[in-house]
Amino acid sequence: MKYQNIQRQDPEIYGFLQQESVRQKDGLELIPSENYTSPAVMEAMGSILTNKYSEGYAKRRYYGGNEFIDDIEMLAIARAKKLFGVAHANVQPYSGSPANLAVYMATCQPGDVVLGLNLPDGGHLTHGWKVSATGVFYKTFGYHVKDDGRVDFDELRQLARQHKPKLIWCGATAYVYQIEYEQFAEIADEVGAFLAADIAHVAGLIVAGAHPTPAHYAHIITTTTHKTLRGPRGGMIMVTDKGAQKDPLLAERIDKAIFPGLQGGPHDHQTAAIAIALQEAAAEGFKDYGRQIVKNAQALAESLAKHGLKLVSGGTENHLLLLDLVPLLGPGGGVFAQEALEAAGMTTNKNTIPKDPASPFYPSGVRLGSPALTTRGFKEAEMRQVGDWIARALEQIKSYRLPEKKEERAAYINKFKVEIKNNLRLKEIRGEIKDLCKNFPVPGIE
Ligand code: DSN
Repeated sequence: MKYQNIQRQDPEIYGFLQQESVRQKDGLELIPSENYTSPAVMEAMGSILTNKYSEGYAKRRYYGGNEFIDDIEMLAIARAKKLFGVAHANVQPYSGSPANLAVYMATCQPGDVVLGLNLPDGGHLTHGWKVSATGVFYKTFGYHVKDDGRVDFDELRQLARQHKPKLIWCGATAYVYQIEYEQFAEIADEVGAFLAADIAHVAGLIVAGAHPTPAHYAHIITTTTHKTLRGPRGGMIMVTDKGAQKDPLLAERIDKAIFPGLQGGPHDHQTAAIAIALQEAAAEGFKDYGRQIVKNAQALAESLAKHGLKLVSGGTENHLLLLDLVPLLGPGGGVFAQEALEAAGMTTNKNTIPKDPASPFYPSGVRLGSPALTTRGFKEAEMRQVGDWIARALEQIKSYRLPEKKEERAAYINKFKVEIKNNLRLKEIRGEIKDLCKNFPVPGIE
């Protein structure tokens, strides 16, 4: 039996764990940044390695007893370097956000100019958004996407020439095209900026050969390890050969920015789990996994389009789709779609669409992705079925509209939630999904 010690010692937490297990098992995980790790990765995360302090780097620690921790960290680094074809890897970032902040520390002084994709256009908080530390401590400018959702490279070039940034970010959290690394590199090189590629969303696709690699174009690559890469929650920073040529001290600056700059002791259980995930990603079968993610996302896109639903760019080149809900629900309808899909057993997240007519808090889209369902073994046929379910669920809510008056919104949404909770059609879909899920187990859940 799983979690028996927790059950004995802390029944409250055990109860929540059980409920979350059922939620993960009986529903469809469609958030594109989520995935299911292997049992081996989970074992490492729950291992005795969590007991150790190891501030510093291998062979240069501030604490004793790190002989085996050094071996683990060096193995993780060697695997990361080989897998991504890079000169240097730091596997200590606790997650993606500290990894990205470390890149600023390593390449900029506070107040220096940095360019990143605007958050509502599909960027990330840490690419310079105003409320993030990156936007507070650095002078950041956001570039945008055009109506078709593709980065506006004319605008980026103009911003780069005008503001002479130290650092340019490429990479996104809601972008349906393959990232155009070559075009970013051309602009960064023209103005002498460091180019950092945040590959958190597509790292697994890159490894599988299902998405281009930035290794020849960027100077620095950051990633989380828990999205398409399918490892534990964690982060990595890599310096490419191009980066090492631009600045021979870059690797050292990155390491110093992580420790002692931003973090204390690394999470050694996480490092071991990252090493295991990297070994899994290097195995031949992972290539099939990565390619299937893209095929599955495209099958879902086709199914949704067949039902008359609008997608940003009409489809996807990667693992992620953006449903534009304006034709169905008007501006700001993402919240209704997310809640209705959840009631029907499908977990998604409301998201802005390019040139969103509403706001980031009440966005007009929903973000969908295929990595987790692909891990469960879904193929194109099941993804088409998921598209049918999404269309049926959205049909139930097409008369709802976000009130224009802000003060009316909370009450309207609460009433909506009660209504969809009692919606028999959504309950019916939930039951059908639960039935299908019985044939597609979630790793780590009996
Ligand atoms: N939370 C991540 C995502 O969902 O894309 C970004 O940090």
